[in-house]
Amino acid sequence: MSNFKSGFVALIGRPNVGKSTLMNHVIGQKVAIMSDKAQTTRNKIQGVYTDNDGQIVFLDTPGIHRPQSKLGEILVKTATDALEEVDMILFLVDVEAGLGAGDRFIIENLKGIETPVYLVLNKIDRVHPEALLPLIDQYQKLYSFTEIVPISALQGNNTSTLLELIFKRLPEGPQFYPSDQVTDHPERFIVAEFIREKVLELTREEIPHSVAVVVDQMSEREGQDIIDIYATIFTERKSQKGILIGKNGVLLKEVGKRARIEMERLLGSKIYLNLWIKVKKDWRNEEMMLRQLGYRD
Ligand code: GDP
Ligand code: K
Ligand code: MG
Repeated sequence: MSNFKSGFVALIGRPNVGKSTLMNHVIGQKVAIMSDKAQTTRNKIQGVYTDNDGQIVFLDTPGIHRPQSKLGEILVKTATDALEEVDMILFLVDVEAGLGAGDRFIIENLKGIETPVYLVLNKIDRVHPEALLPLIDQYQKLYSFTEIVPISALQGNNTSTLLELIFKRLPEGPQFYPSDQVTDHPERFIVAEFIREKVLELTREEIPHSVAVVVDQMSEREGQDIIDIYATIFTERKSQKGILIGKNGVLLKEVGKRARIEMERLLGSKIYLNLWIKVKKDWRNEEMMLRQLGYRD
């Protein structure tokens, strides 16, 4: 057997390019929350891939965008800091959307960083193969990428090649996590993310990203295979609270039901989920809230 390799790989890219999809495909378990809306992944989530060749610890970064609020600034800082410490950066782009201002902003942020950057052209299932070369050309003019890898994260096309190329440049190293561990995130966080995902799924455009979820309590019942979870959904406006509750509470019930199913799958036990909604105006800019939500320590 060859020597074991290991390292940390950051996934970066504009919202919706497929970072979570790629990680979930590689890890084979739903650890990052996917959505067809931008900016679902707010916190850094680690996914761990282990095989006989080595171990890759993925950091699903929240992404680098032009900051528009304090939360936005923190996100950019978190993402950029993470890039200095990793062994490799996977810069995901959406070949269907093409090279946009968001990509240019990220490339600008990459310029001071020494870490090798792989350009990963995702969603190749959405374009004609002939469209790829001119697009690669456009990106190469802006940055000298260490590798260029076209994939479809959704269909799994070429993802094994991507893994090989990652291992090619990872240093020899120890196994950081047991091979059956796919994430080091506290379950509370994942549980909160499940709830937030269902809110976004069921409310579409009415509830923008001004929703946050805090798990207030999570405990196993004595002698029973039941976990009690108490969580609060924060919205910015009263009207949003109304929408979220829905007529006769139908919408909130559905959020709870769908989230519970995911949680039971993740935690392997019965869940009793208790959801509250609170209005907290302008939470995005409130330091205290940010701290409580884990964006600050
Ligand atoms: P993220 O914001 O970068 O984490 O993006 P997501 O992983 O949440 O993906 C955003 C959307 O793009 C979802 O609807 C995915 O199903 C879709 N998507 C991701 N990868 C692919 C792909 O390779 N092909 C296609 N057609 N859709 C994809
Ligand atoms: K997303
Ligand atoms: Mg994501």
